Amino acid sequence: MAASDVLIACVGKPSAGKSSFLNAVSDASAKVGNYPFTTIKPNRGVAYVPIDCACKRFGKEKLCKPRYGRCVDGTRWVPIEMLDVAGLVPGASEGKGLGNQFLDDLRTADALIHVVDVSGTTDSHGKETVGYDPINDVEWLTGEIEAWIYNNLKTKWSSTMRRHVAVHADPAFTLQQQLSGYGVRLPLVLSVLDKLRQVLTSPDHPTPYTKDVIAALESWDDEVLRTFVKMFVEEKFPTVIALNKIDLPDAAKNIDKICRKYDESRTVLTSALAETFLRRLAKQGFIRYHEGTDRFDTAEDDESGAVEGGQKLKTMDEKTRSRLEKVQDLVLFRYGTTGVLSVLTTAIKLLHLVPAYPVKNIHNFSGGGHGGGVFRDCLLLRPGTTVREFARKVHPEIDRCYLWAEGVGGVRLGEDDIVTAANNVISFKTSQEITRKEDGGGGR
Ligand SMILES: Nc1nc2c(ncn2[C@@H]2O[C@H](COP(=O)(O)OP(=O)(O)OP(=O)(O)O)[C@@H](O)[C@H]2O)c(=O)[nH]1
Ligand SMILES: [Mg+2]
Repeated sequence: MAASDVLIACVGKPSAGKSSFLNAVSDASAKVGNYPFTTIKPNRGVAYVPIDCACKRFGKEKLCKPRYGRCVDGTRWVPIEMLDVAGLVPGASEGKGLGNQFLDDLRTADALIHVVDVSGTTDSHGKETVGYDPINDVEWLTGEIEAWIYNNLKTKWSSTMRRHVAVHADPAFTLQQQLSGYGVRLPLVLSVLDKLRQVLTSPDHPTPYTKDVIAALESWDDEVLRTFVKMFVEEKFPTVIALNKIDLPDAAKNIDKICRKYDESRTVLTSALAETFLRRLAKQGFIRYHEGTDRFDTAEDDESGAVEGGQKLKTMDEKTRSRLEKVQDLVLFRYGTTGVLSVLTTAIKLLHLVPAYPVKNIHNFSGGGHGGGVFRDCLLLRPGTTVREFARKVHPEIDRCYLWAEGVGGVRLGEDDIVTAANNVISFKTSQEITRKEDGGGGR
């Protein structure tokens, strides 16, 4: 079984800190540099996000043993896959800075993290400068993504329409086929079409369209197509804005300006540099870092008896200690956290993902195979995933010998039932034993 079914991509202009962000939250070690286009080929990594685990609901916290990640007192750290792509510059959709090729790397992302250099020390092309206003960067990126998808659709639009009319195709079906390269499914297209109809036929629209025009693709004019693309991008690529480099001096004044203008629920302040430093110190055994908080323990805390148990921490040299104090002063005391984990949890929330637990035994929640324990596996599913689709994600072979699915209490689940928080612990009955091939984690 794949460790993750969700892909979150870091986007933004060159030198905003995308690769630093990926390194800070995942196991990746992407190249970082203070010059534009350090990244050309996309980097991948696996990050872990905290969710409330099912073991808590059933009072089985002590027995919980995830195959990937960990579960501590009912908080489970679930793997998600991350992607870091090359920097985009204004005009990317027209091919500037190899933009088309770079945009293509994003096609299958479920959500985007728009990394913005809020310090104003890099210009729109990622070159070093002073006093640049980062509000410009927040603005153009979405427009660039819309233009890229619009251009892709528009190039083939007249031939697509000829075929659409000739075969009397369903509009949603034609659009889904045209957008299949973005991993788009029919429910998403239907939902966008629904919104499009509501907005463009509303009496509040300056020149309202009739329902018939919206229903007949061949009668769409440019405004309808552009509005469709705008709504499609909103649904397909929910975006969190990471205002990065908050540790630098000019960040504070720019943050104020941006936060006044943009939706607070989608804007997070980050210092990828500070998080990378804290995690490195933790890995080297100098601190015990409580990720997502402003807290860490040092060797002195252990000696003073403030902390009990765990591995003994090493004593830092003066240089490292003073860097750590700086991170505390500039980031942790001022902003509470480095923000990077918060970006991931915000992205997960925007996607409304449903955690689902395939178990071998629906009565004691064991997973079969080696290692014992309960709730061995957990997948974050996109909303609307059916029981049968879930089975397919658990193991492609289950699909071939699928008999039926059982929920908690032995309740039989239909294969077209939607997996929700209420029925997300499932045991699949098969006509033959499935042998699990451990994939070592990280795959999709
Ligand atoms: N002060 C500070 N510097 C940062 C932070 N994040 C990244 N940087 C620095 O910004 C520069 C660019 O970082 P990268 O992670 O390579 O940026 P990128 O967006 O991947 O750049 P490209 O691959 O060229 O598109 C490097 O010098 C990083 O050390 C941060 O939170 N604070
Ligand atoms: Mg990079």
